[in-house]
Amino acid sequence: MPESQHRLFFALWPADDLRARIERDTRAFVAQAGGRPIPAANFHITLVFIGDVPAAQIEAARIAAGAVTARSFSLSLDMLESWTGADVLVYSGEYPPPALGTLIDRLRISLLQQHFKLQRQTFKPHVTLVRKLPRRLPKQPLPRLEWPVNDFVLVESQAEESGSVYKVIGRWPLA
Ligand code: 2AM
Repeated sequence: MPESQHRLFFALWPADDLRARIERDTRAFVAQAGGRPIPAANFHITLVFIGDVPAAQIEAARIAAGAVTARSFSLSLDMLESWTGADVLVYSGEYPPPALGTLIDRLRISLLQQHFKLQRQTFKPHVTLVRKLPRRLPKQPLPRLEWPVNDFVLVESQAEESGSVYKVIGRWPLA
């Protein structure tokens, strides 16, 4: 029988107050955009997408995360952008702090040491607000959101009829 697969990714996971602010500050644009709005409970910033792996790899992902040391930092989100190709509307950060790049590099290296195969990624921090975006909205500044980042999480994505359900299955503090 084929082994069951688990869809994993590492992410920044907003606290409830930030989640509510993101929803409030973007609501009008999301309503205007059409497409498939992401529920506030699913808002996150992907750090590294792992993809579908067998259950045994979940522990390896945890070991990789546990080996990462990186500093806490503050991240600003400040821009509303439509990305064609992916057809998404995102809340992005124009000037990500170097500490975010360092965290991602260290996490990727640690995952490679645990023999994960990672896809190349060009990274700009963003919270996806809408998928299947039918038309672009003009790029425009949004109220600046200051996100104090003190930890990162491992998430399992489960496909339900109602859409993706994300479950946080590990959390690691930053120094
Ligand atoms: P996003 O970060 O741009 O929203 C779970 O699927 C998360 O991993 C989503 O947030 C998704 O996009 C991100 N992701 C990155 N690469 C992906 C890929 N190849 N397939 C699916 N999701 C991917």
